[in-house]
Parts: sequence; structure tokens; C-alpha cells
Amino acid sequence: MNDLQIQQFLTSFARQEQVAEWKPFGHGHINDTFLIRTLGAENPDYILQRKNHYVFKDVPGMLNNILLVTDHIRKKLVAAGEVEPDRKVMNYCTAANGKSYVQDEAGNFWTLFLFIRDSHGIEEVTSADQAVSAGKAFGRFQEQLADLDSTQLIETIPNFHNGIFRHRQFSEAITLDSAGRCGKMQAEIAQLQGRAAEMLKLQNWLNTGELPLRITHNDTKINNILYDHQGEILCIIDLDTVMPGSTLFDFGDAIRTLCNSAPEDEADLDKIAFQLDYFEAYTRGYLSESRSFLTPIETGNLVYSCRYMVWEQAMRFLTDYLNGDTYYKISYPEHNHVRTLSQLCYLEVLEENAGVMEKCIADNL
Ligand code: ADP
Ligand code: GN1
Ligand code: MG
Repeated sequence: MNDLQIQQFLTSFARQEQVAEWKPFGHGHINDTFLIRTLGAENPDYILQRKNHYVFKDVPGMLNNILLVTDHIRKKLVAAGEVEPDRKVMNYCTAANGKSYVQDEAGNFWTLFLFIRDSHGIEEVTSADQAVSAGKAFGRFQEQLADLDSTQLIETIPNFHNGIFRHRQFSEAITLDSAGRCGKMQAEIAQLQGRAAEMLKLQNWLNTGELPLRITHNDTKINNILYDHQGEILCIIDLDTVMPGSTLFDFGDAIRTLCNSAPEDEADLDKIAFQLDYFEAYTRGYLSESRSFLTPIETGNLVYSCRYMVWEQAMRFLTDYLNGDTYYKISYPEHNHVRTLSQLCYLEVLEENAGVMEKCIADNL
């Protein structure tokens, strides 16, 4: 990527601004993200993102989801008198060709959206207040989308959080053993297999219709919320995985990162602990926005969903390790192995804390 190419991207999106500077941005494992600062204090800055079309097989369909969702939220914000809707919901730019993306000669899909000024994401929660706001933000996001027809959205990654499907992929990776790593991973494989029967329940409830299918975010890591300088929530970002799903995916995935005292790839397992105060705070914020629409099977399985999402994530990391690291970006050769061990350790910590977590949910319902 060079200066000229970046300027040309702005032009392809019918933007008149001149590039002042640009740099790679964010810590995602899937897409490539660049921040573009433009000349002129009054002009907007942008984020240019190359969507990973090996992971998202239908990028135009994914962008259609994002536009449906952002338009729906924007209309609600405007109707409620919000004075700065562009700071409260993501704003994708339309390209000069009328589409929401441009394609380069290599077939890559590039998108451009407004950079929300004076905003920042956080990699870890450092106060209970932040955890309450994060809970409110994801609860409100689900509530804002509760009346959008989910049949209009595609599955941007089919079976993304389908435990039965993920477990089958895992079993296939074990059978194939394409990287020859299975032999030394027997203990980790057994830990995941031992929990499979309990974990496959979630998808079975979705299949029978007992558990409602709604529109959910599906990647509720704490770094997918933007805060302003006062620490107030601005908006939810990283909408690539917004699609039909269960509220349990979003609750569990948020707790996966937010209540872990260490990062998801922490190598020193002694550093991994459950932060009950953040769990209480997140739950309080989340239920304040969502208790009006959640059904008993959803509220009754919030604690289970935390174990489910960590089990699923550990299995996805291990599947990728067994396949020879073809999905997640890695920073060093054993990264997916370390991620697996780290998630398995956190899963045990969650199991030890199940009782206090259930009490906390009951107290906040
Ligand atoms: P990924 O996680 O796939 O790398 P994201 O879409 O989450 O990509 O973006 C990466 C980072 O860029 C985010 O963590 C956030 O800090 C920042 N970011 C994303 N969208 C915006 C936006 N609209 N305004 C300001 N910053 C943003
Ligand atoms: C990926 O790249 P990022 O941070 O947005 C992954 C999530 C995982 C996460 C683990 C599309 O998210 O499902 O939970 O890594 N996204 C996709 O850090 O697979
Ligand atoms: Mg992200």
C-alpha cells in the first residue's frame, strides 16, 4: 500500500479530501484496517478496511446486512432526537460505482467508513463503570434490532456459533491431522470432547425453536465498543458478523474477554482469574436494557452461555492449530496452541465460579 493508492481509494468512494497521513490500525485477526487522516480540521477522517473474503464468502451480502442494521439504528436515533447520529452508529460510505465496496485487480473487497472522532476502543475493562456501560451498549444494540426482520439478513459466516457444526469441524481436523499435531494435543482434545454433550444443547434449542433466533452481533469483544474521552459509550463497531443468532452468543462472548483478568492468549495461566465485580456490573448494565424482551430460556442460560462461548472459542483455536494455522492471524508459531490452553484454563475458572454467577444473575433479574 502506498500514498497514491490510499488517495485513489478516497476518490473511488467519491471523497474529495486529501490524505494527510495513514497507518495500519486495530488488532483484528481477520480483516486489514487502515486509518486515513485527511487535511483540513473540518474534514472527516476515514477507516479503510479490506474485508477478508476467504472468511466472509459473500462480502456484498455482508455489507447489505451492515447497511440494513445501521440504517435501522440511525432511523431510531434520529426519531429519538439524537443530535449526533453519526457518532452513535457506524457510517459506511457509498462508492462512486454505487456499491458499498470497491474491488481491486486481485479481487479484494475494500470498504470505507467514517472514523468517529475523539473516540477510542479499549482492550480491557479497568473499572466496574466501564463494564456497566459495555453491558448497556450490547443490550441496547440487541434491543434496537429486536424489531428488524431477521430473515432479511444473511449468515455472513454460515454456522458461525453453531456448536454442532464447530464440533464437526474439530472432529474432522482430528481425523485429518494435517499438521501432524494431534498426538501432542490429546489432553486438550479430551478436555473439549468431555464437555461436548453439555455444549451441544445450545444449538439443539435453536434447532427446535425453544431458543429465539434474533439479530445479534456475534463478536462482542470489549474492543468492539467505541468510547468517548469522558468514557461514555459512542457506538458498537465491527459489524461484519451481525446476523441471525442467539442473545446467548453475545452475552457469553462478552464475558469471555471482559471478566478474564488476562488476555485470551495469556501464556502464564496463573494470571487467569474471574473478575466477579465486572461480571456483576456487566450483567446489571446488560439486563437493564434487555430484560424487557428476553425470554426465560435466555435469562436462565446466561451463565451457561459463558462456558459455551469459551468452549467454542477454545475448540476453534485448537481446530486451527490442528489444521496448521490457516484461519487466525498468529504472532508466533505456537500462538493457537497457547490460545487454546488459555481458553481451557478460563473455562475451568468459569466452572468454579458458576454458583456465584448464577446468584448474581438472579439478583439482577
Ligand atoms: P478488526 O477487529 O477486524 O480489526 P474493527 O472494525 O474492529 O476491525 O476495527 C479495528 C479498530 O479500529 C477498532 O478496535 C477501533 O479501535 C477502530 N475503529 C473501528 N471502527 C471505527 C470507527 N468507525 N471510528 C473510530 N475508530 C474505529
Ligand atoms: C476474530 O478478528 P476479530 O478480533 O474481529 C473472530 C472472532 C473470535 C476472535 C478471537 C470473523 O475476531 O469470532 O472470537 O477473533 N472473528 C471471526 O479473538 O472469525
Ligand atoms: Mg474488532
